[in-house]
Amino acid sequence: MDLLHKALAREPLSAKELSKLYDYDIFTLGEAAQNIRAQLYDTKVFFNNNRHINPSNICADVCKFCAFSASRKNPNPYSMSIDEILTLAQQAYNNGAKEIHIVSSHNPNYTYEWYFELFREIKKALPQVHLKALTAAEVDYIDRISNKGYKQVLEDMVKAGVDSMPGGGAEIFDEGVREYICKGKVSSQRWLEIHTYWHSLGKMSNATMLFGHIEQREHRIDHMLRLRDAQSESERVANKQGGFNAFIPLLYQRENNFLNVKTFPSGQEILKTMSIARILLHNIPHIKAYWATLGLNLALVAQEFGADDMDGTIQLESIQSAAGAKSKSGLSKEELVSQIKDAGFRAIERDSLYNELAEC
Ligand code: V47
Repeated sequence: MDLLHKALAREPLSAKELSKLYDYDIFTLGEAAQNIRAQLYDTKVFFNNNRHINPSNICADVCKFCAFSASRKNPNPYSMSIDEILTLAQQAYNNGAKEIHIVSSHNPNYTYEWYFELFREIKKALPQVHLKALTAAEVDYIDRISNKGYKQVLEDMVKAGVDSMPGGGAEIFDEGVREYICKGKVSSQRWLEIHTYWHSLGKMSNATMLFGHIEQREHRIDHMLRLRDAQSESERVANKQGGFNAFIPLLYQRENNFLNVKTFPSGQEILKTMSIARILLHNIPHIKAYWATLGLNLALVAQEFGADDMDGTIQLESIQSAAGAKSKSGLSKEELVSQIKDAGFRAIERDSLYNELAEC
């Protein structure tokens, strides 16, 4: 049996062996991924009506890839108050958003209580909105400033009304690359433990992978395999479907940061990464082509290479655009729907847990 068929048959292969999947031509990989995607979702492309809010860019950590954090490269620090965030959330809701996605920096001026008051206030004002908040990196940071332990932080998030967790902070799990690109940030093992514990509380989350910087192909595969194992563990602990809803390969944006990467992955390399993710991550239901980093066109093409989701309307993207992402920072629902349909797909509005709301 050749490598692709072994991978499709879920044979236990190492990251090094599986990295040779990239040697297949893009059409062979794309067809294999598309067969899986078509069986699961036919020609549906999922999106949601959401609003990203990034409360602050003042950060105690110094990730080399980050252009969002206020630093020498981005000398415009800001911190929103709870009232300001509530106003944005309310406006977003009035504009149709069904999900508020909150990802922030590691701001030493925000206290433990601040976060939970924020979540309670959002839920009080907008009980019908899905609150997706705090990456595992933020949970780890809040644990470090409060000494509560990450399990307590997660339990308090549930009590304060957080519905699910975004997938950020995963970056690349390989410890060598991680040490170089984001020394001091949540360890790979802790990132996975945080999500597994969150799943054991009956909650769902996503998982990202930052790629296209200094990592090698083998590191991407290693990242996916660690997530696949964590999802199996989550299935075992929760005794049901695993807690990761979606895998999101985030394409590295290279401006205004300290990584100094000169090369950029080709379109083929990006699409192969999407296809390989669909082939290997049989236990993670959705592969998200995040249009804010890929650009709308490539995100749509990715739907023919294994991805089935585009993310959402976003309304205001700040993290990737700070690093040079050229895509718009938000899209109207009408525009997103018409782009999906023009590309030959069925546009399915979903909620944050991938329940289908309507075909648009
Ligand atoms: O973890 C930072 C990334 C992430 C850059 O769960 C960069 O649905 C590219 O959590 N180039 C945070 N990426 C964003 C995040 C997220 C985004 C979209 C959807 C979801 C979801 C979650 O932003 C960080 C980091 O990997 N990031 N800098 C950059 N230069």
